[in-house]
Amino acid sequence: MTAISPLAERVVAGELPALARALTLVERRRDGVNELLADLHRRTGGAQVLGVTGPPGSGKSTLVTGLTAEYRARGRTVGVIAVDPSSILTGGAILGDRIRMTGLAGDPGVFIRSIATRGALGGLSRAALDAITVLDAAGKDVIVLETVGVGQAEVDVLAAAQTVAVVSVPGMGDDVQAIKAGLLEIADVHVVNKADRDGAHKTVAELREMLKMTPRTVVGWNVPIRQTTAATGDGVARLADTFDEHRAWLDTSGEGGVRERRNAGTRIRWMAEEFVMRGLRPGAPDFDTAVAAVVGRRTDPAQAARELVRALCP
Ligand SMILES: Nc1nc2c(ncn2[C@@H]2O[C@H](COP(=O)(O)OP(=O)(O)O)[C@@H](O)[C@H]2O)c(=O)[nH]1
Ligand SMILES: [Mg+2]
Repeated sequence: MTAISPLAERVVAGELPALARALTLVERRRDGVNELLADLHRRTGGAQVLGVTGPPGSGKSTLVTGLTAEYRARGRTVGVIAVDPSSILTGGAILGDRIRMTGLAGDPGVFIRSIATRGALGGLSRAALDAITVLDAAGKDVIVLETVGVGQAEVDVLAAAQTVAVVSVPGMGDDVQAIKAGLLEIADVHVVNKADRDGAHKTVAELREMLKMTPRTVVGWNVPIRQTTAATGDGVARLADTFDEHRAWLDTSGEGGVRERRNAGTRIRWMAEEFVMRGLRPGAPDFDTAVAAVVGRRTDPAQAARELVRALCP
């Protein structure tokens, strides 16, 4: 194997301090992050990546905590990434706090990271994608990504998951319509959480109606609707089974490969955007010269852009 940096080596060996440091590099986009990710990328592909999305308060963090316990009971290691832009604003309970309240605290087979930094250029989403790379290379068997699923960048991140679960709760009314608008197409599994509440069956029926009316882009997988009571753990084991069934289907149908290519495309596009945006701003080498040349009519904007972009990646 090609030589990799000492930090990457320690991440691959699963050393926790190295993992934490790598995730901080990724989150803050510090120097050397692209080299680190290049080293780690070649060691990825082993993890089962799950996306859990849905409105705030629907019980995602509770559910992810329950799933984590379930996977640990099955002898699998788990990495959790919570994309939590709201936690800085509300100071509300975040996933880490929730997990610390359970027996999972101190389990070396569980690694949790909340990402709340709002950098430039879809910073949160970029950091989340890269965090998946880090945890995958570190050998986590299952990686769970919790997001609120708003905005295109977040939906693109969910494309990095092999299985996407969309969480709703009874009595959402208009919110079910919102899910329909944004997230129905990307759901591989629907979860109606808080099934202990009145109206769970009605929500299941509404979702079923919506699914009937939505033309599926993927054939061969009937999107199941599972009920859970994350607060007690009811239905969580069944949900974990469903994720495994979906994973097996991805492998046999070839859809897994389709998704992997889509995810690779997203990653390339985001990197290219980053290179271009960094290189084409005032103060960047040659940019100001090009601006002067366009203003002075010595060249035109298209030609200047062509030359600058060509020079961006030596
Ligand atoms: N009744 C009931 N409450 C739940 C259930 N799951 C989560 N909750 C509660 O719903 C609230 C929001 O949960 P949280 O996991 O933080 O939701 P998130 O914002 O989607 O991550 C908390 O007060 C949870 O205790 C459930 O199955 N039943
Ligand atoms: Mg949460």
